[in-house]
Amino acid sequence: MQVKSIELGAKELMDVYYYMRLGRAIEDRLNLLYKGGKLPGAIYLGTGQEAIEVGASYALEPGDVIATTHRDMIAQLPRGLTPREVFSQHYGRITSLTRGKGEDNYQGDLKRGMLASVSMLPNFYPVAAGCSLAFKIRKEKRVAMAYCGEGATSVGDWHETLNIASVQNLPVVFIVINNGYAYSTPVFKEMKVANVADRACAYGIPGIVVDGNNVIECYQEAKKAVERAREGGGPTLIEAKTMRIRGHAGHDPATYVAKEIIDLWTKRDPIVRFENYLAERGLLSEETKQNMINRINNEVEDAVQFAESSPYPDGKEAIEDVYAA
Ligand SMILES: Cc1ncc(C[n+]2csc(CCOP(=O)(O)OP(=O)(O)O)c2C)c(N)n1
Repeated sequence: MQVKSIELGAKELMDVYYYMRLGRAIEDRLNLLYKGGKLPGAIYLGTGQEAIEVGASYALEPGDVIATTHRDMIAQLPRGLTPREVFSQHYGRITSLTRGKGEDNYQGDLKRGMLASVSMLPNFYPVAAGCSLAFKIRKEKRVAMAYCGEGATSVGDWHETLNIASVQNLPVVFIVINNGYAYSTPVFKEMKVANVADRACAYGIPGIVVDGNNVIECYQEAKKAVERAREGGGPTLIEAKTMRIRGHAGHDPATYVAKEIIDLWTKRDPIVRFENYLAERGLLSEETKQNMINRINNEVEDAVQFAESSPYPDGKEAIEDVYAA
């Protein structure tokens, strides 16, 4: 299999830029629709986290698997999630991946290696480890990647998963997006360690801190971890330091965060930083940027129209594809 290089070429860099901007545009629109009372459910946005969302996910290859949370829709875009699927999901329409069941970003598609997330955190960590155990037993050179926030690392499942993944030397990469808050609880009230990555040494695996607003760094560290896992080197824990610059969910104005903190992180906007990086390398002119924005705006507009004009599921759908123990 031809895997991506650690140094991305011009086309790949522009792909990364596209996914970051597409993610931001989708979320901006979801926010407007939510505030306008158009969406039946909740929204959990990852605005400000685009660098780690896209950077880590882009490091995966077609046969790999990603397990994200309800905040990580943007990480599913490089796996092939489309704007039409996103808006159909939020509108609860038959055209969504869950065929109108669930809400928010609880969507997945095994054919594209996207596990559907569940609300309980971090319940997809053990599932990702289970996938990677299957890959190992079948001697397939595939990798699983699991995402969660720093708050979820206080739950027992998280620690048990890291331990078993380490002991079994599983091909799995653990991404922790440390965005400063678990709902309204700041990090210093969540844990006494300076870095979530410091916890990796308790399990005998590498723990790496990355600048979560620098997409190149996020990609490169994830890529090294993914390929190490693929070659039998076992799991890695990557902690991305970043900040969600919106509230925990659509209803939350995040008044518990000082304005200065939001301002500081807004200045570190990962998309603007990446635009500067691309411009310095002669890859992004004002015209290219405007073309990209226009293309994305059209895609988002098309997706909203598509979702709004799609039917709701028939009643019989309620008992299709569901499982009750
Ligand atoms: C086991 C469990 N307990 C509580 C919740 C309620 N809850 C949903 S999101 C959240 C905060 C999670 O914070 P973090 O893991 O840092 O992720 P973030 O929301 O910042 O992306 C909580 C407590 C949950 N979903 N699962």
